[in-house]
Amino acid sequence: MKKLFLMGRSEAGKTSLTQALKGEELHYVKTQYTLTEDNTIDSPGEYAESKRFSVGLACFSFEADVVAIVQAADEPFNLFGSSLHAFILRPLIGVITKIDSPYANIEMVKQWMENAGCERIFLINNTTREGVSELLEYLEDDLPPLSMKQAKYKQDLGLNPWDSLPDGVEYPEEI
Ligand SMILES: Nc1nc2c(ncn2[C@@H]2O[C@H](COP(=O)(O)OP(=O)(O)OP(=O)(O)O)[C@@H](O)[C@H]2O)c(=O)[nH]1
Ligand SMILES: [Mg+2]
Repeated sequence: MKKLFLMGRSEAGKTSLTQALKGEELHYVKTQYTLTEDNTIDSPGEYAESKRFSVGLACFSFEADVVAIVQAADEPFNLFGSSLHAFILRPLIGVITKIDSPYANIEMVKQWMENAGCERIFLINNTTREGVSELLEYLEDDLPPLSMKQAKYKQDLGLNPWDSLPDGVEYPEEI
């Protein structure tokens, strides 16, 4: 199972998502500090909302296999800049929560996430668990182990460490 790091504004639904992923009934708990438990790292929304703390999010990302921007479908404005993926050395995905909201504007939030560089976008209702199985399926497999030399080899090919080698390309025998 891939370890998932969740970042997004307060009330976006990050903690609820951790509960939905575990199959628990939703129960409100304000996140006061970053929690590393099970297969998720849940951060307080205030980290994403403050310039000073947001740097910490990049550090937490190193503990994870995948980084998720969590944004509710009814959020009125976007906290994340374009090409955010460029400084996060992990695959970046988007999770749109509260797709059941009467004020949902899914297309707009999708656009924000595409601009940020999310490679996959999941639509989720934490209260009914709609869409949760697709995310679980994505998280199911561990990332294949990678040595430093293999990572450097991929970098030389212009690939991210988590990208597959192109067809017909193999690691040299010595690495
Ligand atoms: N309708 C609806 N409500 C949701 C959904 N996800 C979360 N909520 C509600 O939104 C509120 C905030 O959810 P949290 O999961 O605590 O938000 P958070 O992102 O962890 O917030 P912080 O801990 O402050 O960063 C709670 O009252 C949840 O019940 C959803 O998919 N649909
Ligand atoms: Mg929380």
